[in-house]
Amino acid sequence: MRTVSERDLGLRLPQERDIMIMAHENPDGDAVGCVVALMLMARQLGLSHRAYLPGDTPLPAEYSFLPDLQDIMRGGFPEVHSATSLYIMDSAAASRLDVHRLQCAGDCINIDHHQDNEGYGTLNLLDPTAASTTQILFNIFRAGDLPIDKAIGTALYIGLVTDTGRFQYSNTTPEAHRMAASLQELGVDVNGVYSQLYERTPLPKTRLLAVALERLSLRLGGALAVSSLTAAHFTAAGADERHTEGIIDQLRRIEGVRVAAFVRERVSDDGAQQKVSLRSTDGSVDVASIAHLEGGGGHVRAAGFSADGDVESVIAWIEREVKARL
Ligand SMILES: [Mn+2]
Repeated sequence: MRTVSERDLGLRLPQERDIMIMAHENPDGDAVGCVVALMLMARQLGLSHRAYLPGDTPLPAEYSFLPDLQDIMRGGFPEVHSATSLYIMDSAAASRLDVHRLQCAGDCINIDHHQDNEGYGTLNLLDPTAASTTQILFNIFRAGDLPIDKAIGTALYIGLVTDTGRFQYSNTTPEAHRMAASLQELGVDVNGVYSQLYERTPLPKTRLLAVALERLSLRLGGALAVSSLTAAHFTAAGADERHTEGIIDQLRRIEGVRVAAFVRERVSDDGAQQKVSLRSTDGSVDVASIAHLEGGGGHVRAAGFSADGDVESVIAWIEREVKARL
């Protein structure tokens, strides 16, 4: 695997002829933050660039205050020419991207902090100690002496604040706080970002949370908290996948819970599929090892996968796998 440093990329970026900026499907704050920050930087540097996020589901509404989201292409993987460098961020597995056409591209630069990143890039900058991928991007910009304005800083900060759970998760390092301090000094409005992200909850999201809590069950003597939502629940709440964010954290917080599992049904032309999020509260159960069995991925404490079958059989399978690891 060929690796590069922050400095390598910081010096390389201004020299690029054409770049394609992308992150994983169902983008979270870190993925959106990375894409917007690099897009704004590319614009500032006068680089030929495009930005892309896989899928058609609307971006989470809480990030809608970020500038120029309309410039991010959506849908199927766009045409990439051999002179184009791909910057793929916050994406552990190439399989989570529709990147079967990567071969026809120029360099594929894989920038990520997931510990299970496959190193699928032709160049890889992987730092599992980084709290967010925007932290790596921040270090790249600084190493290349590339000026970070308020808008770029705000996009970087969003990745940091969401991936650290507002500076509460175990990945909240002194470095993460130092980055936040630097960004605040660059003009990032910390309280303004907080209001945008956390004080504008859409009603369908609250309704969906209410149903998920109603359907909560504790198993394995209270060590496993499980909830599930069917397609009908989403319809009744007027909600979609975006509105599930944060539900797993409510399950994880319950006293005595060591593993939380949240299952939701997705119906397509191919039938029903269950999308599963897993969390380990203390890291004693490696939930990534469970997700890997079903072709998913993630970290020791946070992982996810998709499975065929009905909700109950998927939950029964999760229960068996968690029990074997307690
Ligand atoms: Mn991330």
